Amino acid sequence: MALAGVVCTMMDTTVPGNVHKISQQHNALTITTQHAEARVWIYSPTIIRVNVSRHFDAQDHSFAVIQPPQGNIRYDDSPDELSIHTGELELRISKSPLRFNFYNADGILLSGDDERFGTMWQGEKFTNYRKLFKDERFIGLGEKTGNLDRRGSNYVNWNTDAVDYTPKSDPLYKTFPFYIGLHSGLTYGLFLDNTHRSFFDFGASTDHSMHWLGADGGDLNYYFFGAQGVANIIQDQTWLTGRMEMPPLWSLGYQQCRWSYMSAKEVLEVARNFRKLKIPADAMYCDIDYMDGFKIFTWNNETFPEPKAMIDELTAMGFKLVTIVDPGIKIEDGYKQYDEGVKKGYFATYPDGELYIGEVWPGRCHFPDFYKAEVRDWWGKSFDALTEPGVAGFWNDMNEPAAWGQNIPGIMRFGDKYMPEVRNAYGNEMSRGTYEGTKALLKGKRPFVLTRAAYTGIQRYSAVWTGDNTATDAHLLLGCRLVNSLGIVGVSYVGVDIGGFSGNPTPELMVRWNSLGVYTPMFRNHAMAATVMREPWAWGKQNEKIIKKDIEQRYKLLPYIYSSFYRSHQTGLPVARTLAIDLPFDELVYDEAYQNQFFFGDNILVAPADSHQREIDVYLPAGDWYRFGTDEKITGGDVISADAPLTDLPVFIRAGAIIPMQSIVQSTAEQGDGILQIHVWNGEGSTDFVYYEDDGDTYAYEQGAYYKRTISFNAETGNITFSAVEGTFTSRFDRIMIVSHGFGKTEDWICYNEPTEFTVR
Ligand code: MIG
Repeated sequence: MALAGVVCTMMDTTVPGNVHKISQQHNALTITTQHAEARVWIYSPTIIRVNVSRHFDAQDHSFAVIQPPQGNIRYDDSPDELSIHTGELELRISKSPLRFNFYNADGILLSGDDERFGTMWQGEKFTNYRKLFKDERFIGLGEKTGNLDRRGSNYVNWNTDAVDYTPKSDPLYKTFPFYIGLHSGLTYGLFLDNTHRSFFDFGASTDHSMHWLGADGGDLNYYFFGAQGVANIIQDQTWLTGRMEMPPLWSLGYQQCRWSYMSAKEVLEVARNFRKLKIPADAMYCDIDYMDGFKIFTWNNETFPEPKAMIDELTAMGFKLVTIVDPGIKIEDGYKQYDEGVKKGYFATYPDGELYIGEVWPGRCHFPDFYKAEVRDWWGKSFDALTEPGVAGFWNDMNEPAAWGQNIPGIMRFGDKYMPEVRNAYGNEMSRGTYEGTKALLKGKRPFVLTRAAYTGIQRYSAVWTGDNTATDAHLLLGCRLVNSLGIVGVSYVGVDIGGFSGNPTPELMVRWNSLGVYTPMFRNHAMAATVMREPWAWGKQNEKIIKKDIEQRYKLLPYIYSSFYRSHQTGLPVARTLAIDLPFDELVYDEAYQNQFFFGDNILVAPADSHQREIDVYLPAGDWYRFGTDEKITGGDVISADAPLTDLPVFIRAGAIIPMQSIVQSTAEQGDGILQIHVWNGEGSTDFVYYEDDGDTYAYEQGAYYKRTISFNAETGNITFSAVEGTFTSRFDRIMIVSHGFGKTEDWICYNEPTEFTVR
């Protein structure tokens, strides 16, 4: 019965409707429906892209994807259904109504549209409703709070200066619209490549039959990954969106930061103290106060009168300097970047062309339009003010972008795009300008770039850190999950503020967090203005000793860590990896009691204890393990209770592990004793490790100047074999020492020549 007289005020809802026409052009299959157009491309046998749009943009730009689609798509057409086979993956598209379902080669459903709703628009906002399997878990989305298993949670992506964020806050600083679904022993991945505000619901509603994703605008534009195994999906996703370069070796050492060391004198004093106390360190930082009135690319000539002299002195002590930059350019006549930017039209505007003004540290500012190549180029060249005196690392902050009050008007415009369409990529485009510019200025040396805001693909330009955390145990544990989750989305070079940015840690928390820093890809101590000093010597002699020992451990492990970064550079697999990568269907991995555990490289399992625990339950996966600190052998496959004194974080080594280490050095600039220690823990079967080394500083490795060999251990024979050296680089080690663990023998072996074989039994 019609309801006469009732006015319908519902928001306009649109569905694609039924398929009318199918055509093929430019590697894409185009499917025209009543109200939309869908396109399908094949990127590889395990990667299919789908775009469902009401007004497809022919430019088809992506900030993330760097691979092209493959040629001709072959498909089968029947009255009800289109089907596309890649050999490993099958996409079946039903025609009325339009629905997409992905199957593996055996015809088993991996993931697909919710039969009832599929994709819908409400205004410009679209949502793709997808099937939810009973046993389905979700991992991914990068820097997101909550549990490792995202089932039952929902999230928004809108890069935000998340001051004082809590273990429940959302959104934070970064956007990685990529997740992996796990069900029925199967894996798949989905990357929604869309920089508008986007949202994900992993079964957080009361409708237990669907999960959904969508965005406020743009297209439903996603890449579906059908590889089996989480590691294979990560490899595919980083093939598509890029992998990190080799980082400068110095940046993997200990980094000391603070908001702010207020003068060159203070920076040098802190650096000298590291050397005096023989606590290894590689990097000092200058936060915003090194500048003249917070003007980017300037120095305060009272407090930092001779930057070059300061940096020369740091260099002589084996330190590198990292300085901060923000995007906001102060409005001030006579300030170079302001004058140039205005003259050339490099800043964001309002719709009428007037320059947008936002207030940040320097006061009223304009914001560079980093989306334009010429603006990135100009920005990049401006770094000469920093590289000339010798700055080696470039810290990109406030690039969500942030302005006081946070609420940047939606009519802020970058060229022909409004801020809401591209906001989530601003951090990437700024980092890209910084990376490309400093790489050119450093003439063949690797720049270290660090950024707070990011979007998928950031690993091509920059390391990231997780912003303004707090000095609490909950944040220490959350930090592990954030780092591990960033690893799932292809970002290996990650750090958290060790000690917690806001608030003051107790000495116990500082010590514990520092121990975890050893096993964090980037190891940086940082603190907010007006908090107590955080340097290793600020916690009493006893604690200083523990902190020093842990930092020394980091330096001993650098050959292993550098080799792990090489693996990441090659494969995209993270350095700090959640156990879900290797054991995706192991329930204990997701248990809240163990979800913070992670592998650091292939062979080290870290069980984070908080600052109060002196004993913790640890889930050790099947196999044998050794406690790193004691060499005690423990059988895995179960939850064990582990001692957790402040002097010995529960860290375990996989039986059979080969871990290259070195003697303590005070910085990576130090020559060291020339002995590469190959530590081997007794095990079963055979294991190997790819050892990698290069100059740690230039791009010569891209021309083959590296030293790479596979070290193998056969537990039956006790043989350790070294493959022939690949590459033209001469190792900085001239001797190799074998250190055995769990063999009942105590002496170690040193070989002065290139070894090929040892026996440890
Ligand atoms: O408004 O540069 O997250 O690491 O010390 C705060 C000062 C701006 C925020 C960064 C923090 C940095 C601080 N910055």
